[in-house]
Amino acid sequence: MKRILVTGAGGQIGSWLVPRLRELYGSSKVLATDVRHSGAESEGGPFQVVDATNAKAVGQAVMRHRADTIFHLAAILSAVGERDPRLAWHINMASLESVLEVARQQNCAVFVPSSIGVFGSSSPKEMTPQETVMRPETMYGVTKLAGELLCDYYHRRYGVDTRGLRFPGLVSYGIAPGGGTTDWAVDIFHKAVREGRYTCFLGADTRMDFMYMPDAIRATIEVMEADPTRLVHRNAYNLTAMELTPATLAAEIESRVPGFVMSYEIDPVRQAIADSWPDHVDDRSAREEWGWAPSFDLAAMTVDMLEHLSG
Ligand code: AKB
Repeated sequence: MKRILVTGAGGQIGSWLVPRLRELYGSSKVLATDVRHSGAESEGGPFQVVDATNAKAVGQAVMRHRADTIFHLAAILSAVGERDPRLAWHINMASLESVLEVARQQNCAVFVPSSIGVFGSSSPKEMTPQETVMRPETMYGVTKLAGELLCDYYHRRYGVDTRGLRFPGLVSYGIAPGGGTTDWAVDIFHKAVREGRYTCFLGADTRMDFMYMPDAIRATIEVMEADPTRLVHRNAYNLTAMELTPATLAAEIESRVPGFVMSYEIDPVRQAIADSWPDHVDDRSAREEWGWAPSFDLAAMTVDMLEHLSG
């Protein structure tokens, strides 16, 4: 049975992953950690304040909990990263380096979320291959790509069992994402339910991959449970569930929230980031190497989101 430590447990992914891990592996086996205590992450199991950039603190927490697996979620996202690139580099790289070092010393497996942000405008936009030109144009993308390479290095050089997924935009209710380019696809649901209207910061036809959070959580657990001998592209797999534009999601919501009105006020910084990312990635490696298959399409996700937010 695994003993798990999660960094960034209070964030958008952590707030879903921690309860699911506790269901699967036992509440006391999953130590949630974050740089501050926001409350929710300590429900139903142990919690500790840990700054993931501090290798000593991570090492002590791993040792005391006798963890054998680390889900390293703490990170600065793309839009915030463009506002403060040095902070994004520091948080994303220092925390990953400390987690990998602790994993090497204490023999832990490590999951690290990567992102479609590892690609840039010179990557193919349509069916972006698993392996292709990768010249990210945001500091977030630079740290995520460097992170993938560092995870590969620790695996090859030290045998650390590192695994990762290149998440698309993630849609969820509960804890909101903190400063990404894909946040509009979460905000739109909240505003649709509360105000019947939403002003989007990206243009109507900006295409990108998305996934509903329950699928992202299942993918995270499945890749960590997968047979290691089959994982050729372990750091990290392209992954998608649906391709969306603001216009297609607005139309889907409008069909279920009569009178919903979408308008657009483009933010040039986030539009440039979105334009540099793929329209649609090819996730065949994930499907072939560990059996990835999404359960939620646009309609199923929209119904579920509206149901939870309206309730
Ligand atoms: C962001 O928008 O920065 C993230 C991502 C796609 O990695 N949601």
